[in-house]
Amino acid sequence: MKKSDIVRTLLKNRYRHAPLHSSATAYAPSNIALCKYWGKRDQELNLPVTSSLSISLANKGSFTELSLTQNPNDVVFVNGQQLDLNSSFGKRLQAYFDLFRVKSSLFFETNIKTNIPIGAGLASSACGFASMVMALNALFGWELKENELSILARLGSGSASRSLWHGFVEWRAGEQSDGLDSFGELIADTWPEFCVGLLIITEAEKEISSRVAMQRTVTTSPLYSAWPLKVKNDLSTLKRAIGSKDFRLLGETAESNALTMHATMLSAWPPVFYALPETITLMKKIWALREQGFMLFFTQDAGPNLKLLFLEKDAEAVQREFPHVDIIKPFKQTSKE
Ligand code: 2P0
Repeated sequence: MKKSDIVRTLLKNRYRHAPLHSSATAYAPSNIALCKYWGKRDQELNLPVTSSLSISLANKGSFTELSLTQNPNDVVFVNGQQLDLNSSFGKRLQAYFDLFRVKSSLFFETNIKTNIPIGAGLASSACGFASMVMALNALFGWELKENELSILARLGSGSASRSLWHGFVEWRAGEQSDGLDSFGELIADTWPEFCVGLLIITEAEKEISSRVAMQRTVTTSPLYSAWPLKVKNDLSTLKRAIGSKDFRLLGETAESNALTMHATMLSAWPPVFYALPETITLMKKIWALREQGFMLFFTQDAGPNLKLLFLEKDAEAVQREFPHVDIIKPFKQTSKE
């Protein structure tokens, strides 16, 4: 099935309606998975093999300003710099806009401002596509429901389906081949003391995109067959931990989930190993602190940077141990931009 079929189905009689406004803006937070999305059952529609669960990063995310342009082509600025539309991201973005071009002469000028490093495993594509979908919804006046916006965001990038909300979000894998049952849903529980610490080792773009790494893992890793069961167990444990505010259970489950995901990558061929020596040093430091009774856990995505998980009462100690940490309080700082 093609992306354009899904867009047509979702927009129904609004498909090919002209935009209602000449410009629109939207903000979406980035998100970090506590139970990871790793592997697709459909590469065209970004349909995942398993469900996943994330925490949104409050005021760390993307702000997208979309306007109609008289230019005979799209123009995209990312943090003030014009994007080369022949770059791989430029092509991906244009193909995405093609889905919504009601006539071939309709072009968009897009200004994306993001306050997280791009392509460094901090889910920049997640907040980028989510904010773009929200801006498109406002520009065209579609008035889509959140689950429908989540599906459209997924067509841009899988993890973007989880970036429509603040707080904990579950992206249900769904079973249908059209993916109309595969979207994010907000988990109602809040946890004001919950903190995420970004430990940025490098802001450099990763050498292997998560898209390529994921597919290589699915097709070559002998460990991948164990992944769906691991996710099933971790998801139900995480939801229980969130419901009962059992931080140790949440931390242990999230860290184990991330390490298992990386184990599947390491056993792919050619192997995918996102860690740098500093990543390992930091992991060992976290494990040593935990031995001393510190309630501190980490998760790692498709890059060398780590994200710490801890409670607010330990924030000062975390800052002392990791002077460069950037602390986010997902339920306390949800201001935009
Ligand atoms: C996640 N990651 O759950 C996992 C964990 C990276 C590691 O989702 O191909 O940019 O656009 O669907 O969403 C990163 O992959 O991939 C990702 P596409 P995406 O956050």
